[in-house]
Amino acid sequence: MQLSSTLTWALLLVSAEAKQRSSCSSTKTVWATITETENCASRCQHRPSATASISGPLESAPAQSSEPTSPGSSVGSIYTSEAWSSIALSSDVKPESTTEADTTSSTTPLPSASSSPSTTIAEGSTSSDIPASSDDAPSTSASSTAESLPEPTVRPRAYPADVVDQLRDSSIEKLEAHLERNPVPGCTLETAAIRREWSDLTISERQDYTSAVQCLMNKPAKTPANVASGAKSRYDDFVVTHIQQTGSIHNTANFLTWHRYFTWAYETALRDECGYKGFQPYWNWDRYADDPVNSPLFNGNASSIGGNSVNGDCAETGPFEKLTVNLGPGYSLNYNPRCLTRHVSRSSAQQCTADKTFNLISQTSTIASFQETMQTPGGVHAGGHFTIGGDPGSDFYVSPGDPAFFLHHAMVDRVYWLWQLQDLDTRLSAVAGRVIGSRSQGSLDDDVNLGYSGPGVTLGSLLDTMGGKDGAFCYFYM
Ligand SMILES: *[C@@H]1O[C@H](CO)[C@@H](O)[C@H](O)[C@H]1NC(C)=O
Ligand SMILES: [Cu+2]
Repeated sequence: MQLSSTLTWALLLVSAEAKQRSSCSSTKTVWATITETENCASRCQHRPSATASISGPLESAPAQSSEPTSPGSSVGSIYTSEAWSSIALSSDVKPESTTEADTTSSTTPLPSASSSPSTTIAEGSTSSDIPASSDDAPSTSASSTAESLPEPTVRPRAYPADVVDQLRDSSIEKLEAHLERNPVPGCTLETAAIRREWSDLTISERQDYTSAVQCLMNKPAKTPANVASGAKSRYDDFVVTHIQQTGSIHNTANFLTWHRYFTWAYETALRDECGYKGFQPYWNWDRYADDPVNSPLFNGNASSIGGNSVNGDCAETGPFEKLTVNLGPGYSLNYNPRCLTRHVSRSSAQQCTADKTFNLISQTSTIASFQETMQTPGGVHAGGHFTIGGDPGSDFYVSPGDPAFFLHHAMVDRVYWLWQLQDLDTRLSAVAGRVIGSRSQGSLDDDVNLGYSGPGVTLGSLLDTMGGKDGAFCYFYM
């Protein structure tokens, strides 16, 4: 496994560098090698459920019809979690970067995942209590937020606060205190955008979001056809950007900041080009981990992000029933129209339960260990992607071609933000990891660009959601 992981990643790098030449044979080499790692992927897919899951007894969840089966599973086996996974297993992993302060001496110890969850959750919050009906006026189990925060912040959650939500609520005052000491012109907690969880949006807010995504899919691409003949829409510009840079934005120093910027640029395009008035929603993995296919996210009704494939066929329910995926597979930028498939997986969702996310945040004291743990095989990053599954959802390169990508990556960004929140003084300038195509380690001065999806900026400008990107970032998470 160690060998194949290293080999796969090495080949991915080769492919990234060979990309300009775009040779078909090297594509095949990459995919062939990735396919060889499928044994590990199936192992990861079937790892035992979290015993300490706090979202309710897993045993009580209904059996899934959507688990790896027949035709669809061939897609999953090509795009193994090895391809998504960490360089932690590869031989060239670097020790912690010197640019990062050691933060192990963090002042406030975090509550432990095993001891804290019970308080808010114990009150009979099994999945059957989850308000599937909770439509326009989510009202159950308001979580406590700092009383001094403005009214919109305390809009109640539609689900009981999980242990990560509780950590968020208990750490928001660290952000308040930090902003008091370091005010950001034009960006305060009162003026900042609040990114909310999918189910915490009203039904009409969810539909406003998916309508704006459809709008982006109906606008012309900025990417010239001679750069990517498959770029047929403004939405596709984002897919192209991710495909082009896949080899240099994963398991690298810029992974978290690049995807933060990418998700923000997408949100900005929805707002500026498609009149969307809301902000980027996120997908709290834990909320639906018991039954993702029937969740408000993937149940396929008009207020979902689209439904699951049945027997590996096109995902034909919900707002994206007519969606055509134009790019890929892999790093092909050619026009290759096909329908969206999904392979919504309860077992992959078990990689992303709140206890695991909580442990990720609380048990990694350096940015290097945080980002590596997040991207490790069986980690939350891969877990979310494989919970979506299918084509292009589980394609390492083309995954943004499924609109659920951006809800997943908003959650990745929320977890990064939460991790930063635990020690803002050091973690707003913490960077570690490698840079592709260079022997050096990443630094705050590195360039980050989004091609036709956004201008180049420095990595260091992307660390602070409150005032980063020269003041353009001004958001936090509920
Ligand atoms: C869609 O699903 C959500 C979440 O379960 C539910 O609140 C909503 O009422 C459903 N809408 C329709 C039209 O069925
Ligand atoms: Cu990515």
